[in-house]
Amino acid sequence: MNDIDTLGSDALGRIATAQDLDTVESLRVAFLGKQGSISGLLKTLGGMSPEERQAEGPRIHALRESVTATLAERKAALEGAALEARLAAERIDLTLPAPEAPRGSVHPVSQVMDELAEIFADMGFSVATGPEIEDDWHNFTALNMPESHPARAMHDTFYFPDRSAEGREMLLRTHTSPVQIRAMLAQGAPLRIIAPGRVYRSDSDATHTPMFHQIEGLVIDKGIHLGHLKWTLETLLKAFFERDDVVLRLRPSYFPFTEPSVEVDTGFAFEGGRRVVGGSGDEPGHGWMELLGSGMVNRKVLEAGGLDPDEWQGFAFGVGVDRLAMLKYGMNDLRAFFDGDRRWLAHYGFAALDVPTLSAGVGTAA
Ligand code: 2U9
Repeated sequence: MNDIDTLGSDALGRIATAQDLDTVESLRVAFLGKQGSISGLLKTLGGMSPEERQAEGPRIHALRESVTATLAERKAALEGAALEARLAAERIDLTLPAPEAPRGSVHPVSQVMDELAEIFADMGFSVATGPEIEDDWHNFTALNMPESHPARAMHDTFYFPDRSAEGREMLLRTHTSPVQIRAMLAQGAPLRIIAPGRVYRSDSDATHTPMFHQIEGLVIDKGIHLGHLKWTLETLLKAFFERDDVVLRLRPSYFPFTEPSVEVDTGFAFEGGRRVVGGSGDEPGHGWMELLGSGMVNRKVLEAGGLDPDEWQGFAFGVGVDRLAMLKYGMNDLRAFFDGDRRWLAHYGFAALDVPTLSAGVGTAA
């Protein structure tokens, strides 16, 4: 009898002072587990006389119930204390300053590409893209620059060591013109597309980087002439520079892919020490600067694109996007465009949600 009392007071004392949940669990196993001491006491009931069992049974069962209840109480108390400790440790101090806002911005080249796409979409052009790794047929031959043509040397081309399956030399495209060749072959005429993208030339100084961005345009239809070209470029430049006094000057030039070819100058004035597009270059204090190359698509190029030059005519133009960005937003060093310097991007970048639209102004985010 004393055994039960001793076991009971010992068990309840140890449970009440258990300091963690692991100890509570091992005490449960020690008292109530299969090999536990209280389970052992219950087993002795079977070997007792009915009188003994009547006397001992209720005591042993009462002991088991009080140990079970005390274990549950202690477990709940320890779990409650653990939760309190976690809540205290994980508290967030809402009076602290908010985390820093994201610092990314849209690169001026991307911004200008989006502005140009928006302007051209309004004139009915769609955007065409193509591979940056090209073969020499699409990049040169189809554009009236056969092998050994001196114009090929002008392009300082990056060649790959291996040829294509068709035996063509492979290279990094030196202009986006092969995109228009592919579009002519795939879509035929009429056609009204712009081809924006990266181009590569082995050239590097303050005004040239080995990779730069171009946007070229191609319109093919019946009865297309230089007047359409001039109107399109004038409309483009007025929308891009957001002023009506943009004056163009067309000068005769030479490109293998256009005939006749014209170089397009715009009038500019000096404002705040930098060139600002606008007004006639012949006014006092003004000047002309070359901005675009263009011309009527050469008959041989139309033929390479699978079109009959007696039926279809076209005009094409090309312009450097990086230079357009510098002119509009006032940067003076092209190399900084591709340094990835976060201070430069913070200064010249655009907010990610300021998408250029004609109605809101294509460049008001500057
Ligand atoms: C096809 C037919 C004709 C695209 C043209 C230019 C003139 C031109 C330069 C401007 C500055 C390249 O970025 S730059 O260095 N481009 O002068 N590009 S005509 O003529 C084409 C293109 C595709 C099928």
